[in-house]
Amino acid sequence: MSLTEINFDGIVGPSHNYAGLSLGNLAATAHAGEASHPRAAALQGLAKMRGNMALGLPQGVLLPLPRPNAGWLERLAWTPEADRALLAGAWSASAMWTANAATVSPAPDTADGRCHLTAANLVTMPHRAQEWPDTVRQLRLAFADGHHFAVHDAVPPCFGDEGAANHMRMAVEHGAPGIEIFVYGRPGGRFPARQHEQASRAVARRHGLDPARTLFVEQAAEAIEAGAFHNDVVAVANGPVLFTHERAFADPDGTYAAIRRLLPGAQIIVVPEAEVSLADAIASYLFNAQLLTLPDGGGMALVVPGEAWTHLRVRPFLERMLAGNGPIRQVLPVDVRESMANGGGPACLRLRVVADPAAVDPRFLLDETKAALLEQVIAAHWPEEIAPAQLGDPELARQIVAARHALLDALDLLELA
Ligand code: SUG
Repeated sequence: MSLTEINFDGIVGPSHNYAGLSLGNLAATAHAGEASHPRAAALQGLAKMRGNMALGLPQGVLLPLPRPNAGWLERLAWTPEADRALLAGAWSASAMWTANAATVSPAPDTADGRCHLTAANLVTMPHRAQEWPDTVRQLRLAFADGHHFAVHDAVPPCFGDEGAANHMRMAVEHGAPGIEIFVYGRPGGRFPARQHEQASRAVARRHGLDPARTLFVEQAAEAIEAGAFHNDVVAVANGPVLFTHERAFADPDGTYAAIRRLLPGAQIIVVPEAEVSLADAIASYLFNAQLLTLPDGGGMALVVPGEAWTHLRVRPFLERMLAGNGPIRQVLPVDVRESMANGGGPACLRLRVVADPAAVDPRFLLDETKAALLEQVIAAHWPEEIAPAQLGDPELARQIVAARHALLDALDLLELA
């Protein structure tokens, strides 16, 4: 069995829209009320996936959830006089940010030697709290092989869990036993702390992680205040490397020391406030990057949003970093502007699973031919534009349902219909 990292990107759903539903997510609230472009959004996502495949990396996909979610509105007894945010919630395509789909602990880290996945309950934001039952159905198909995988329901809704966006794994290499780092927020600030410590601890116990190789780290309250609604907005880890803003964690030195104690070969790249401020990091989404190990000893590449590469102060930092002798050898900008406007950068769009690709249901794995097929389906069926006033429109709802159906049909996944 050969373990490798597979990035499962969420295909942006045909109802992608900007409703400003996530308090504390500055990009999403700043773009509330603008027209969205679902077709362009989904094609941007596929172009990113193609770029990573061209680097020689395996790529997977996760599918949009059924929207609009009529059953949800029905259970809320929604009427047109009721809160419009609920209607927008039923139309949200937020499952496209698959970093929030689940927390994943690869087989080398777990007591039973299987890769464990726990769907995230996402209870802090109402429009996201409806996602997990449909997400878990999909995960149970993709990772159906019980010899290799265990897929768990979400933890009870008493503690908010936002999945891999607040979880980092470090290891000498992907297939080696690693350390797992759960980052939680302390409630009580201006913005909601979306990851609760008790949810993280429950996930770690369920996955059978070794307590001696598991860290629970508090996110800096000032980072949440500044708009880092998930840890993956201020830090990203891959293999032995942690790339982090100096103000990401409540106790940065204690966190780095604990990591070095458990993983002596850890390489920690700390970006100081003096070079890139927390505000610049959050505005540019520098850390919401994919930090990828290139095949054949090619070092690491950082896939950043175009907004980071063109940023007046972030670009010079990246250029200095590349000129140095660090582990990150390439910076690859991508255009995921439609997702960025809702607070979702390259890292939000993917769920990392370290596994043998042969153990995964092949319908969820991408190759060039399938990518071209998906592009055709998206070009033919995804709405070009959605203005906020159109949410609730029955004709548009029909188009969105038909678009998803066409995608499921193309991927031979109609059992998810
Ligand atoms: O949960 N935005 C998402 C963005 C999630 C980004 N994920 C990670 N950082 N991993 C959220 O806040 C906005 C939807 C709207 O406003 O219409 C939204 O849900």
